[in-house]
Amino acid sequence: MGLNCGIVGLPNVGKSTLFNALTKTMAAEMANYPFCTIEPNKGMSAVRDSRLKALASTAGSQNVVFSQVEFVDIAGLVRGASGGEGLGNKFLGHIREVDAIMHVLRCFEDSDVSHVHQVVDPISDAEVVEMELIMADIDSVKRRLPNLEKAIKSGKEDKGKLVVLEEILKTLESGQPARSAIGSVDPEELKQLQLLSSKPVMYVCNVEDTNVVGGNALSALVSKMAEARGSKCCYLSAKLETDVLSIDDEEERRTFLAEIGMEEPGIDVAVRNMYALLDLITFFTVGPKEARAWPIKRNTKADKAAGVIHTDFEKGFIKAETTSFQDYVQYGGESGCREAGKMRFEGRDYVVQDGDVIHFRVNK
Ligand SMILES: Nc1nc2c(ncn2[C@@H]2O[C@H](COP(=O)(O)OP(=O)(O)OP(=O)(O)O)[C@@H](O)[C@H]2O)c(=O)[nH]1
Ligand SMILES: [Mg+2]
Repeated sequence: MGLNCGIVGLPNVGKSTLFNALTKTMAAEMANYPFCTIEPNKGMSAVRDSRLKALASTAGSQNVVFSQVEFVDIAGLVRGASGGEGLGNKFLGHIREVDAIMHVLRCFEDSDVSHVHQVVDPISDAEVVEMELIMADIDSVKRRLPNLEKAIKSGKEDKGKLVVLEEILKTLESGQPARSAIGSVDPEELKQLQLLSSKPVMYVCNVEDTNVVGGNALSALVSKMAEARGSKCCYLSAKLETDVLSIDDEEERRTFLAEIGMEEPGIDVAVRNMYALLDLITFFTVGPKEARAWPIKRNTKADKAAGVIHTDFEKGFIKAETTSFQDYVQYGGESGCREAGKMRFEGRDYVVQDGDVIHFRVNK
């Protein structure tokens, strides 16, 4: 699954720190000055799913393999980026390539870390970044219009396309992101335009390490704003997440988190939220060697899901022996489910559900 998330925000808000925690690499250079990151860094992050452990212990699997999503650490965006300010167009180009946006907002006070606008104000920061995306989109829609009009005149294109583009332009010019035009425009057509402000977004509030339980006043404001815009929001401390990761011993790490009052690292929650934002669901394969989670787009049919494991599996698909996660655990695995009549034999048109445990029968 080539789906990826771009980490976007103003300079110096903690994007690279978060990226490093997410990908557990210290590859991206961190520094307390704006524009430290110029080339985007890419890395994978595990989507931690507690169901996998339960499946592995039911089947006695030796290993667990989580789904992964790719994160791209993009350099800070500044006011005027759409006009080329601060390496603007280059950054916007990187955002164009991602499927969803993780918008990091600084919600921590720290006089040692400079803020490009001198004040910590996540709502206005969010607006600055979003306005740049909207302006870049206005530009790209306007550039398309003359060609489209020509193509319609010569009968090469349908007039409906122009109506869609004009509707989107109206939305953008009123200061709204293209994604808010979804009610009046076909989502597929919108997607094809690859507009920056049409990508799904989740806000991540980077709060003080003392505010990781419950957030703070600033993250509360962001949460309200996100709700009003129909977007998701979560909070964490990028710095604290880095500290958590520096503890190698799993038990020690859990104790550390428990002392703070956290059940799991904030990045694990954030990654799961991004996974859902990408409209991905999970099916499992379970065997003695490994219990594994596989990401698929919602509404994927069984043969295509098999193809995610191996392209030959799609071609040679015979049937999908399917049980639900709950049944698998409750009836003690595959044979238990079979005896209890909890195993279904699904054909290639079956729409795979989140949590399905599947054993594909294929022609090899
Ligand atoms: N106090 C505090 N400082 C943080 C936190 N997260 C990041 N920082 C500091 O903020 C500075 C900038 O962090 P980076 O992760 O490099 O920021 P960035 O958003 O990637 O910046 P650019 O790449 O320049 O756009 C560094 O000095 C970090 O140590 C945090 O949660 N709390
Ligand atoms: Mg950075």
